[in-house]
Amino acid sequence: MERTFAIIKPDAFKAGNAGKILARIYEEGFKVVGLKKLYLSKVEAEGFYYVHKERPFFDELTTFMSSGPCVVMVLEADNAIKKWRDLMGATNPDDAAEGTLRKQFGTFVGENATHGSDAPETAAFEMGYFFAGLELL
Ligand code: ABT
Ligand code: MG
Repeated sequence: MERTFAIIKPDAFKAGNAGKILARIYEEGFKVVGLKKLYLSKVEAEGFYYVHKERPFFDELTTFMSSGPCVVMVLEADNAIKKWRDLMGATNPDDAAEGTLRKQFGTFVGENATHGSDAPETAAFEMGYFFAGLELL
């Protein structure tokens, strides 16, 4: 079993799609190990996306991520990192395949409904950024 870190981003939460996304997560066979609603500050969003701090879209990205509540989760499954990224679909909702979450719920590349860790090292950092060990029992 593997764990990954996921977010229902502010665009999807604001649109009332958190329940539908969570239902899909269960349907696809993930175990929800951790879950909480948060309203990130700009500084907290910047810390989360620090790998992108030199990118031209960093300010826009972190302003969006702190624009409203989101839901942060730890998901467990066989091959969870790839399984969750496959379910989300491509970063740009316009390129995402039919049946993926970003196709269904994403707005545009900068507001794409969900986040998922891209590797074991980033999953470990991201889970630790939002959850203490005793929240993941
Ligand atoms: P995340 O799950 O949010 O990390 O997206 P993903 O890993 O699929 O894509 P990356 B490259 O990590 O994008 C991070 C966020 O930055 C947004 N973005 C990305 C832009 O706004 N413009 C761009 O040109 C690129 C490459 C998309 C991601 N988040 N949102 N929201
Ligand atoms: Mg990413």
